[in-house]
Amino acid sequence: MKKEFDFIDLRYKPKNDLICLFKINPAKGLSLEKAANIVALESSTGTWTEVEKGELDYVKKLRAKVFSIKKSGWIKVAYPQELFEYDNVPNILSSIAGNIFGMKSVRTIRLEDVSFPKSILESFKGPKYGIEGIRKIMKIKSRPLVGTIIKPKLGLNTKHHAQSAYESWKGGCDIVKDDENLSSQKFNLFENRLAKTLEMADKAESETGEKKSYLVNVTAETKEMLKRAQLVEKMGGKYIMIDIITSGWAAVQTLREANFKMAIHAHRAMHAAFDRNPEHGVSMMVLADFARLIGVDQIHIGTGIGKLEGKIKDIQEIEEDIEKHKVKETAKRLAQNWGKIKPVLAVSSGGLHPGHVPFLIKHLGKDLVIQAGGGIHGHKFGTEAGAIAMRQAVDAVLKKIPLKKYAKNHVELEEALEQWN
Ligand code: RUB
Ligand code: CA
Repeated sequence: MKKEFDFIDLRYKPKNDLICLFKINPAKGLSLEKAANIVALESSTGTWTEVEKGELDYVKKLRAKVFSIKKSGWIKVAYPQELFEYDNVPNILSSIAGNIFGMKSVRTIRLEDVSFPKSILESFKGPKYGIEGIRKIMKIKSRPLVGTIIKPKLGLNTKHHAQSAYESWKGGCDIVKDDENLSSQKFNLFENRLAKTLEMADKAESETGEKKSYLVNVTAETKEMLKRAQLVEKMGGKYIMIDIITSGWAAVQTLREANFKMAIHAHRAMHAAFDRNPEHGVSMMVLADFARLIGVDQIHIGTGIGKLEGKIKDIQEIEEDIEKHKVKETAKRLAQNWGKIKPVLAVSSGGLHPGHVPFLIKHLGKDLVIQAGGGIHGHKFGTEAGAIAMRQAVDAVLKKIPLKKYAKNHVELEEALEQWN
């Protein structure tokens, strides 16, 4: 093999390697093999030109190897595990998802999938609670959890925020989360909001006899984030929420390493900067894998329907879509067998209302948080009725009764279907 293909070995059988599946679109006039070779060298030990010390035997051992190349542009690259600092997500991503996205030799490149060697898997804690642990905290044996996001997403003062949370819990929401862009703005400061809203959670718990959780958003500079999380724990909170992409992977590791006795809810705002273009960026599955490795307990994975997947289509069309949208893969994948690393609970949200519940449970199963913001607070009879309608929709599916039939004697659901279906 000529020097220019030093990072290709199509006979190589990976053993303890980290493996990446990339889709590459070579620059004009560059062969697929050449582009693949450059991806592998730039994401491991090489650079654009020969460097004498790059030929040292012990350095060559750390080279990535392209071991599969398909004409369609799908390539598989094996990275020796010793190339990485095992339990350091920013470090791993700086190799496999770093400079290569900006290289001239590829017009587009997409990191679609990743698999980790045991050594790396074992160096991470993974979720403290995971699906089972959350079901224990919430005392919810098998049904999907129903959640909401306080809407309007920003602007409410603390009193109205807490009131809206109370109505959501009263109507049947198990969890109420802050919106991703709420932290501690002047109109709704963190400490006051936390105190008032936890008070409402306690009130709703005693009135309904159900466990109620507030997912307060601690996203902030890391020292401040830890301070806020400590306050939540001190005040008896069961959860904290963090925007994992805008906070950054090191921040998520910092939050997990603090080992709070609270479940971590991972919001993924900004993920679409990476995962929306199927030809370029990083897939949601890969982002979700790293979040699970670090140890979030639940994470947004999309819906295949609703506002964030483009326009609402009829259910038939969406059935095909859900495959393409990989939501299904991401949900299943959060539970792939990683030894002692617990499975993560999938969260589906974005433009959802009670009419979507049968579809979501059919495609994503019951280990799921179904979260609706507008689909609860926008209900004609108000927030509490919106939450009641969501729970009625879940009950109907679990009883295998079509929603329309169940709605005949469940007025809140009937109204929701009227309004949105
Ligand atoms: C949904 C909402 C969530 C988005 C995030 O509000 O606020 O933050 O769903 O998207 P609504 P994703 O129910 O009113 O649309 O869950 O895809 O990350
Ligand atoms: Ca939101």
